[in-house]
Amino acid sequence: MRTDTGQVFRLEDYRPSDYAIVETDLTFRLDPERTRVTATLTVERREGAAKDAPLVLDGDGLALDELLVGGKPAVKGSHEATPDSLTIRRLPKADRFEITIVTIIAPAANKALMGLYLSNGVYCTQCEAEGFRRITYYLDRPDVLSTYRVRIEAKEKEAPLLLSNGNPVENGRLGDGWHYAVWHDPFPKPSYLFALVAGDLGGIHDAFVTASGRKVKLGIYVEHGKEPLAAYAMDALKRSMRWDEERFGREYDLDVFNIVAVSDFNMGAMENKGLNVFNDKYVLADPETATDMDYANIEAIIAHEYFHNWTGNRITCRDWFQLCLKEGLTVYRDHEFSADQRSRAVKRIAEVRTLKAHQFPEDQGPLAHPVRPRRYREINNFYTATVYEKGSEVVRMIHTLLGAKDFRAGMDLYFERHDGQAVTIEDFLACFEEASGKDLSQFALWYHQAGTPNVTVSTSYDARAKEYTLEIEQSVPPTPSESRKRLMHIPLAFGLVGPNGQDMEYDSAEGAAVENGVIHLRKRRHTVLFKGVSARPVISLNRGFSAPITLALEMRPKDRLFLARHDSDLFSRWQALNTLFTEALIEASTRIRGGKTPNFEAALLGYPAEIAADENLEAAYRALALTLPAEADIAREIGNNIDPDAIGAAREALREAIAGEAQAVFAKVYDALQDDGPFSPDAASAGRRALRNVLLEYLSAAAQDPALAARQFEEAKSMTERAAALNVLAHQFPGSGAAEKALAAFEQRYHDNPLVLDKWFIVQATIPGDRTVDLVRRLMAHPAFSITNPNRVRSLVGGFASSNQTGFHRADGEGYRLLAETILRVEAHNPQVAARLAIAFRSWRSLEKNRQEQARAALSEIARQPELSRDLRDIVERTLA
Ligand code: B3K
Ligand code: ZN
Repeated sequence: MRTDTGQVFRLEDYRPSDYAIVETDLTFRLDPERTRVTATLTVERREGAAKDAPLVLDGDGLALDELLVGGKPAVKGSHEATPDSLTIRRLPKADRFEITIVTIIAPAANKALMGLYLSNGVYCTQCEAEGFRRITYYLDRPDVLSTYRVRIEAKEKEAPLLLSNGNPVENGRLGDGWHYAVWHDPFPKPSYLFALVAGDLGGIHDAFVTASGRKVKLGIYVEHGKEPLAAYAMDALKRSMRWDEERFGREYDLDVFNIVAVSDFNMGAMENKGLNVFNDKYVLADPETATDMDYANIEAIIAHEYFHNWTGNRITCRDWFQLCLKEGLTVYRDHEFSADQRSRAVKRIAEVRTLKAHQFPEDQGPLAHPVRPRRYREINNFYTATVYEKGSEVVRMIHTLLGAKDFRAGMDLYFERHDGQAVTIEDFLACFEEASGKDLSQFALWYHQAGTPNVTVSTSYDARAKEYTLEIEQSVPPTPSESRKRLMHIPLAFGLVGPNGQDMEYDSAEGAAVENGVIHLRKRRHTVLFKGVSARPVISLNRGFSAPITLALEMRPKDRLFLARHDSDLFSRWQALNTLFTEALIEASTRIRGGKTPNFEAALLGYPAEIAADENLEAAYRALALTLPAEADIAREIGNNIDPDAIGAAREALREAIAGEAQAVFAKVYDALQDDGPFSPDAASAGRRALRNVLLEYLSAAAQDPALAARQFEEAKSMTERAAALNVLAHQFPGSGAAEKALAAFEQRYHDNPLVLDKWFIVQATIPGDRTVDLVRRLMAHPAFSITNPNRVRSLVGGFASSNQTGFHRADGEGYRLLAETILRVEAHNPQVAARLAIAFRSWRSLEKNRQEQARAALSEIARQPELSRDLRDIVERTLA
């Protein structure tokens, strides 16, 4: 394990390396305990580098076995090798020379899942961000681009399949049961995109003909017997390839594109050139084992990794500070893909819910950082919601600012100008400035400044003058190490909704640039005056969530309900209703804390039945509209002195109140949604199942009876129906015979399918209330649980900490202690996953006092450990600071 040295990396310290590695030739002789890696690097001294500059290569836990410099064995004193670096001082005079490095590594012992490791007997690699240096000494940084030739040797029986990046060149037998394959990747790439897979896997094969007529062989490799479960992923891949051609003019560039699914993986997937490696959770699907959400995730992640081929691989990052250059942009691209494949409005609502659930708390807590950070201690801790999700929102805003045509021109310019390079956010923005002639200098603050801007708005209407006025003020709250903030350029899409529900015309607008339905805020305060407004409008602001801000807009509940019914922007309809629910829930939780019973407005309670039955709305939209804000959403809106128990009680009370009011209508719609046809994962069918499942929650709450959920569980024809029913049984009727029976049946049915058992773990981990912490402890001893498998840990313990507000925040601190203990257990072999789990503590200061103390104690216990990885130390110290 790399222990923390306290070193901080800074953006301003960037300088190019003295040497380039133009060609990389690797030979792997695979063995679980002793894999021999021979790396022959063609090195070039860069222009301007001193003749006597040493070559300093990165390593991580390596031991040097052999070294040749310029073809000759290196002599003593000419170099120095430590586990984390190889420094060669005596180098050939020529500007171009070869060095050969031999290292011996042990994939079977690698439980950190970075570098070369074994997952279920399959050799695989994960190199981003800095895993390549666990394989061989190298200039392991994204601005060193090299072509790779890779030879893999293995025992044919153990590893009949040998894959690496690029195109296959050659393969054959070696004798003694060994065989080999050679791969060549002609596209220069940084080491983080290197990949190797070797093992005994099954595969499905297909082909794709690109727009210009090139034929590409496609392969997806999975455990034997699971081949049929990869069909949906293959379909998603082909749709992604076509979409990128049509929407962005981007074609695929190699002869083959392979995907491998493995069961031990630190994240979702990895975009290695021509050889994507996936967490099997995001490849395998059939109706029996995958929910509609799983299908949607597979589609999105297959697309995301594929889209990286241009945004990330062909054009990569100069340094890791520029991570959003590839991640934010690629998330934007996968969001657009899913919007085109499914329903744009529904997709947008889902995106905003995710952004608010994950990025807003990050931006508002101790781990806040700009989309492009300026410093880090451990880069793996910066694969965050801010870099990914807010990074995507920033690209979306560029699209809003420029319009579709200029946005595309800017992207085209970026691809043309920077293909084959490692670049920066400045390079990216310059392309849009040039293509559009617009000045993006103030806008660029979205990349540089952390924190969610607050926008406060008040409105007035003068009926005699027919004038409507908006008083708008922006502020950006201070965040760690950034106390003073500059004013942002915030694009607010809007509409003035008239009494008939349609957008109203107006003669003119003054006080801010107002163009194409967007108000551009650039100053602290704007008074925007609309003239010629014939009746008092209701303002619909930040339509489509055009800017990732928090909006404080005083509005009568009646007007909000009007927007929820009539706004022409579906996202804003959802937002209006969601705000009404949130306000009602905050008030209810305050009353509960004060010992009073909550009461809710009749108008609000009446509306859900109307939506449920509104056939003009897509079922998926209705499902989202009827979903109450999660407990964590309510807590985030309250902001401080949080009592999770009161919030949980408030949410339950509102659900019951709505259910009581709408029971008859909900029951009718629920019955009508019963699907008797064959299963299809398409968006419309998934939407109907989603609506039916939301209604099941309400109906079960109204009846106070598990019978309906038990019936759905019994009769379910897909995992979507079965898992939702199980959830209602376990969460609304914990400990009941019906719940116990369903949990046992589920376990029995899927006992040999770990991915499905993850659903069983998470359902139990998220049972509200005090007792769940003990249940989680018991489940950690279940034979299917494994502390070294990230999916198991994330489902059971991660699910508990991040999605069980009343369980995790148990008042006596037991939930915090369980998390801290687990983090330390995981830390011993996998620092990256441990650090990720620790993020669940990030909002501890917003809790009420007693819980704050308990959380602080648990965090301090971790911090007190003498030896911590820099991954975990970094998160814990920033969280406590
Ligand atoms: N680029 C990878 C993430 C790597 C994470 C390293 N800690 C997957 C993705 O975003 O597509
Ligand atoms: Zn990505």
